[in-house]
Amino acid sequence: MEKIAILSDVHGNIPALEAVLNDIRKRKVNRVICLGDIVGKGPCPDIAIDIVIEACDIIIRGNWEEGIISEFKCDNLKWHKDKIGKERLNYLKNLPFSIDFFMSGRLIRLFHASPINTFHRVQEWAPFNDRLDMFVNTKMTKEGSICDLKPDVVGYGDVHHGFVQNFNGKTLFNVGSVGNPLDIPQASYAILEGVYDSRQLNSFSIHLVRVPYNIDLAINEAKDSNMPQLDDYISELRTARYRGLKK
Ligand SMILES: [Mn+2]
Repeated sequence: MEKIAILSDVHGNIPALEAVLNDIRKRKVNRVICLGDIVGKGPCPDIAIDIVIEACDIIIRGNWEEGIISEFKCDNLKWHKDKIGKERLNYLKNLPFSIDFFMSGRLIRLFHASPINTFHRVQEWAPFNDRLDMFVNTKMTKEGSICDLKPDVVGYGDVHHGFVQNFNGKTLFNVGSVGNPLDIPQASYAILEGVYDSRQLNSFSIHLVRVPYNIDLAINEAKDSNMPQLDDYISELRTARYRGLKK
């Protein structure tokens, strides 16, 4: 059996990222995959990129990576873009959209938000057909595909809310967010355990792991950074309540 750790939505929060990577090290994981949104929202996108490149075997792009390499201009995006710098921005341009692999006889697919694009958000409580559409093959998932089958298991990030659902013979899971969780205020990631690269049906598990981290330190780093939207960020780290719901 092999273990694959999957993390997502670091959002420039280094104390949370370090806590998760420490936890992963203790669990003797065989590979680590990141599902994007390394940058954005939090104060240290540059350091987050460097650490994630070092720690992860595969990195998928998120909506923040797409936003930051686009021509779209606003003050918020500019602050993060300047902090990241040209060399790292170039690196972000080449990140893949999705990845497929077999584990214990199941076709597993991982992407940031949905098979349509990195900005298309699907919540745990979305209508049944919207959740079923997470398993379709699209133009976007073609690049990472290894066969013509539809996935049996789909894992993603984006909503900052960890969960596992079994329905319609399929499994949908969300790894939650490392640096900006919006369910409980602890860093989140997932571990898949099974026989990697095997089409033979065998036992398979998905663990959701929650890791406490030093939130005060993360907030102090944010305060020192002169970052935009500081108050919303602090409130989200402390309460795990989305800023959009506050107003
Ligand atoms: Mn995100």
